[in-house]
Amino acid sequence: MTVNTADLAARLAKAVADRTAIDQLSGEFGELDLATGYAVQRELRTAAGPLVGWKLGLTSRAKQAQVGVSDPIYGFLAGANALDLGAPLDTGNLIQPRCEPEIVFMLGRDLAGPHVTAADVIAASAGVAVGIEVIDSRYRDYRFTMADVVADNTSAGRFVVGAPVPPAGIDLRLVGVVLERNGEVVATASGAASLGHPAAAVAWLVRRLAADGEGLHAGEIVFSGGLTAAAPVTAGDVVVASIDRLGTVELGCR
Ligand code: OOG
Ligand code: MG
Repeated sequence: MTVNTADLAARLAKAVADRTAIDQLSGEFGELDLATGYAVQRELRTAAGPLVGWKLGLTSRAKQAQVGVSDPIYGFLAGANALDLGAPLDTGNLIQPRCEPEIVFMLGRDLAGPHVTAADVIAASAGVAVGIEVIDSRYRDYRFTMADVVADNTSAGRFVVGAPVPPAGIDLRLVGVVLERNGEVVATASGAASLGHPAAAVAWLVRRLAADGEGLHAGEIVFSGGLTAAAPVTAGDVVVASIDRLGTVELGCR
């Protein structure tokens, strides 16, 4: 059977619009492979409007264990999905939102190429910040294969970014991470949870993009991957992500 990537993208877009989960694509399309997953994601990217950057996914053991996929993936960030600091998250617009703490890189200059390393990423970054990513799988109960979740733009939902600080002098492997929901600590980590170093995760992204002749541009942001398992949220919850040296971001859900 030939897979029509536009058709699969339309199904995922409809799930977003209907706020209704769908079955994973792989059951029906046994042959859905990673390249097809990225081709579907590219269809969604073309339709997404202005983009503000990229996101890594499944870079930490905690995240990989939560969804049963053990390789890193990437997706795009649409400007329309950015939440402002202090703005509430409308859970009614989402299907099954979960929140995860991430270290966000803000590019001060373009960065591209097949040999980019973590050091290059840090040198090219104007700032690093605390981020909360709100993921929202379009697949029922977050049941998916690696190709499925790539097609679904790595479950991207909403995101909020704190005030950036210069990366100089901060060992991003060692910064402590605390995720709280309603005043209770639900998970902890350190920066090293994301592929050994959050900047190494971004470097992996840059090398992957280079294969498609793409790269990062000055002004773009990159979510470098959830550092803890993601915490489900519902209306009334308040989530706080704190990262040593970088600060704290709070997100209220209604
Ligand atoms: C995949 C989303 C992955 C991350 O930071 O690991 C991701 C999922 O858990 O549904 O955004
Ligand atoms: Mg994430």
